[in-house]
Amino acid sequence: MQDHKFSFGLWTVGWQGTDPFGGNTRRAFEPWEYADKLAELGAWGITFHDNDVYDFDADEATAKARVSQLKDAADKAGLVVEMVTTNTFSHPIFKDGGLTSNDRGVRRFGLKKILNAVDIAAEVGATTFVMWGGREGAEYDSSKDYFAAHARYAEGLDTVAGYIKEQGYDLRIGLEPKPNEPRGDILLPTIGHALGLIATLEHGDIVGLNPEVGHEQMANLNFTQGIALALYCDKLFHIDLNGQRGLKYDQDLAFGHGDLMSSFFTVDLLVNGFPASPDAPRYTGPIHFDYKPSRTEGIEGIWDSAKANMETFSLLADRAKSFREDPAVQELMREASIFELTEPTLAEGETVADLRQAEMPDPAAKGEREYRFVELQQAAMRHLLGA
Ligand code: 3MF
Ligand code: MG
Ligand code: MG
Ligand code: MG
Repeated sequence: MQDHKFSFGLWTVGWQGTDPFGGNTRRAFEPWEYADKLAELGAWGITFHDNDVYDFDADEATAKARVSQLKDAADKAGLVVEMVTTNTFSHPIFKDGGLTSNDRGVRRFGLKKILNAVDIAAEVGATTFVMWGGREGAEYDSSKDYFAAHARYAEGLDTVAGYIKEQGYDLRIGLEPKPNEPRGDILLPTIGHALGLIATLEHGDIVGLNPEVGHEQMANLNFTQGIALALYCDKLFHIDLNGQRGLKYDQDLAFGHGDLMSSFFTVDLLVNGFPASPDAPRYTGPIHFDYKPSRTEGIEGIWDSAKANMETFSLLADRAKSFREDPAVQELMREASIFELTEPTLAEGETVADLRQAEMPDPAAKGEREYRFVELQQAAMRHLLGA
């Protein structure tokens, strides 16, 4: 477990089990009460929303005191506070969003709250500032000018990123896409949407992504493919690992308790990179879990589930290593032309006219060639199952 920088949001182990149909099933803890146990189980870091540590209406002195009590507990336990984020979704003022509310006063309030959380992030030594657009969205297309909404989103992001630079903080922003829940539709619903908006920003160099397994899977998308695109764009700044079983509410199961095969290839990418493309960007950030101990669990279940995330990641990391090292797998990969994909399609200096002149393969023969992708996938299955 010590090989990986495992990290947990305080809101994960701290979730008391409230859902739309029932109240808490577990008691509340103070935020600093998690540090020792998480460290003992093998965690390296923690993360939090401003209001995981102090109440929405806490005065400044109380807020400061509570953050420093948490930071002390983390230091004592040997845990890094690696990421901080803002809650712009719980209080009713944010019911139409923080940065994209139709109401300008709400937007100004939201922006100020986010900037305050940026100061806290810098103070506790975090290097990532996550922005999940919890209630940036709509239920009704009649309710919002979507052009203006994206403009205000970009304005907010550039203001926060510009402030980070101005202050000289060692912080980068990770946008967290999610397609729906709590809003019917959330703006920047997927990794691709977020990348599109980032490309328009003035300070986009310090704005990247914090993709979550379950969020992409709620849109029926392939998470591994999504983070591969983020890496290709050099924008995978942080990650939220968890489990999701298909198109339903945001389950936040423990990592691996959703689509196991997909989890295997996610871990493979995180720990092995793109083996055929050794110069490609690698993910070097924390292995951060954003899950919820199921509502059926008691206090023991909080720790069982926290451990489950780290255990599954570690097991899959071992399996992914053995998969990549297996000579039979490498042979199957050669047979599948996997390494050939790294060769540019045109030769150096070759023009379109040259391509038109060049000798082409026989389409019928190429149509009949074997890739043996199924056998390769079955080889992955054998490693995954420890066969
Ligand atoms: C919601 C989430 C959020 C974000 C968090 C920032 C409450 O589905 O995933 O967790 O992860 O706000 O990291
Ligand atoms: Mg989530
Ligand atoms: Mg989730
Ligand atoms: Mg998340």
